[in-house]
Amino acid sequence: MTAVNLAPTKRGFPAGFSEDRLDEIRRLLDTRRTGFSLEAPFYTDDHLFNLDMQAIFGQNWVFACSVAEIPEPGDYVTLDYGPYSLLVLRTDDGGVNVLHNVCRHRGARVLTEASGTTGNLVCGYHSWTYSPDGQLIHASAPGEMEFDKACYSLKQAHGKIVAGLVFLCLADEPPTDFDDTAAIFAPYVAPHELAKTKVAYQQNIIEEANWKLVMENNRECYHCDGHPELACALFPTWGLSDETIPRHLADVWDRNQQAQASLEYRCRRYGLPYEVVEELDTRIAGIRISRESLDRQGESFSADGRRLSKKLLGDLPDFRLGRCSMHLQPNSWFHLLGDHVVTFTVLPINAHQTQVRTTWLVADDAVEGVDYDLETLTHTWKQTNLQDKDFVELCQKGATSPFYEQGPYMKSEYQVEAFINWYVQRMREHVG
Ligand code: 3BY
Ligand code: FES
Repeated sequence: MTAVNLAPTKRGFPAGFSEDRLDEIRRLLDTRRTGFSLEAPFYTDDHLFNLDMQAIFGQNWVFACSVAEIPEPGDYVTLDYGPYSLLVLRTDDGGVNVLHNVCRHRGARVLTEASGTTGNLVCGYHSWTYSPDGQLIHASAPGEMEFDKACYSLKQAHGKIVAGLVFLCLADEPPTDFDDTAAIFAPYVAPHELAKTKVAYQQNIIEEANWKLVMENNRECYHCDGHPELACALFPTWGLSDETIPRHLADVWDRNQQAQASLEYRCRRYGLPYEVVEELDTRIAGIRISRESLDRQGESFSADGRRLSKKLLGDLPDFRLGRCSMHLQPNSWFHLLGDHVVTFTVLPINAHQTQVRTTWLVADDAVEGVDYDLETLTHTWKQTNLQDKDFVELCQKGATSPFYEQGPYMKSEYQVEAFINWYVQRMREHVG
């Protein structure tokens, strides 16, 4: 009996990273102009994209899905971004197991569906079979010698569930301060009881733009005149202050202040946190979270402010809880309301294409057609996503022009700047 054992190969910079190219990237990072958009190669260059995948998506905690997408043991979702393909599986003990979806025989994708339920994982190519925790349990071939199957488990990544949100990290040693960030957001998210929600709808759109342009666009509302449906959420005044509010928004601003005061009063009564916590570039797992009112103390993302699902989430006491909104670096944002939750994940495909996954969650006992109408529930963010897609695609086109030059971020775009600061910092650390 011969045992075959191969030492694991070391992962380094992807092919094409000559010292010269790294020097060029270091120069671009070092000469980054604070307060300005990035130089064009950050949005267009394939090598920089590969480095993004290593330094950002290969090292940091990334939002994968909510437990509503994998409610039962054996449920899984596949997640593809850049060169990676991951399986996120619910385990028997209610935890999560994250495996690289790369067969240890000759590398085929093991599971090819976007989601499903599985027992053992069987590769479709030569039927190598893995247990749900990734152990190779069956790999027979005619006349084959025995080999040490223990050396050929599916590679594992780190997974974590916080208040019903599932995160993964591909690094050997994940950044530890994610736990501190999780401690910040858990009390805001937990009352919405995501374990008692179900997916009402999931939308996947491909935007012809670099993932950073998608993120930058999310981090400001300077462009929100282009989102008429978001007026119900008071986003037109988002990111502004007493000093910067323009005259034509003065009325909305006053209304906003009153609605916010009344929301905060209710939150105090119910014991729900609402304060703004903003540490977008001061910690590795950068975060902004708050609970903010909707226009005229509305209940949901509807034009008239009325609830979009009749069932309250969890044990929430009131529909009028505004929106608990969370932005996490590097690739996600969330809106949690009394009646539903919307999660957003940005999954880079290549330097100029990005998948944006939006998932609407409602109470698990809400019945479509009775408690909510799917078109009405999803209208605001479906429209907003399409409008955003147009905006970021215009920016991508501009970034490919030889006449593109870095432009200044405005005051209300300070969170875009924070995202870029966070990104540049992580990239600098990675290239040394
Ligand atoms: O966080 C968000 O989803 C919003 C939408 C518009 C801009 N951004 C701040
Ligand atoms: Fe998976 Fe051969 S590549 S069994």
